[in-house]
Amino acid sequence: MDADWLVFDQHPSRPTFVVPPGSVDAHCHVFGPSDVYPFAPERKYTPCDASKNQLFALRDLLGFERNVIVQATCHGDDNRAMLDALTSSNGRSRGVATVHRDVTDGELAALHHAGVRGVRFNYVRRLVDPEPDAYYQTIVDKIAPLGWHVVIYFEASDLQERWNFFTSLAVDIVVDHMGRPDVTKSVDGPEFALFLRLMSEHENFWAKVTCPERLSVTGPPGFDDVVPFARRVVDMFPDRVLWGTDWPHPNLHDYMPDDGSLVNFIPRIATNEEGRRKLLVDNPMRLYWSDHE
Ligand code: 0GY
Repeated sequence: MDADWLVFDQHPSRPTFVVPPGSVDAHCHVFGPSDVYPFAPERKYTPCDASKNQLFALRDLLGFERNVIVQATCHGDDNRAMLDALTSSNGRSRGVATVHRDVTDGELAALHHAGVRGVRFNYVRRLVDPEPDAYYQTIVDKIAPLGWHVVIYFEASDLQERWNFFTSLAVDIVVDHMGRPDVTKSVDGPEFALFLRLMSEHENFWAKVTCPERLSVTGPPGFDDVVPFARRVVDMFPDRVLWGTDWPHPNLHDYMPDDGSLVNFIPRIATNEEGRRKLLVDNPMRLYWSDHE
């Protein structure tokens, strides 16, 4: 099956920035292999295969200890490729699943046993057709007793409309890619202020300071326009930020990043050692490996 976006960098560089021991790549995916784990018929894009072994090799090259593997829309709510990766990881990967509203407690218990610790609600219309709030509320009611969190992915321009529902949820909420700010606007402007207010007023909200390559308009090598946004979030909420590669970078059409240079971006947004340790180790361990000794 042909991918309709660029294939990930097959020869990423070893980063010059050395991540702290025990670091977690808290946002990455596995895709396929599609002859074993077919893509969802309703998907809006078709990726290339990106296997668990390629992910684990990248983890080791970049110097990370662990991954959080996030279910992507191209696999719908068929979590098998992600679960297969978790099972093969010797406990070094945890997962975020996509589940149907009718998921049973028994199915959730099996996902938990495999290493899943959250569910993802995707509101980005080029990726999915979002469900009504009641659909997601049913899922939240089912996952809350497990201590799981919700990962939400939305466009910055949709936050106002979704605010009441998001802030009504009584579980931890992790926002993908800082709520996708429009980085051509001011970091001090009203749109990003709304996101910062969400984080300030609701201590159950976390942010992934991820995807400079996706958000940047000025582009590589520096992704300079993303730096003020990510740095602001890290500075204001040092205990509720996560970082990840987003490997294998689905839906990038013009440019495919070198994962090593994405790691080199980290000290530009987390400018001191304590902040980097929280971002890369303490925070993801608290959220995903709270059972770890
Ligand atoms: C990401 C970003 C994207 C895709 C998905 O689930 C997905 O298909 O999240 C995107 O296209 O922005 O985090 O992988």
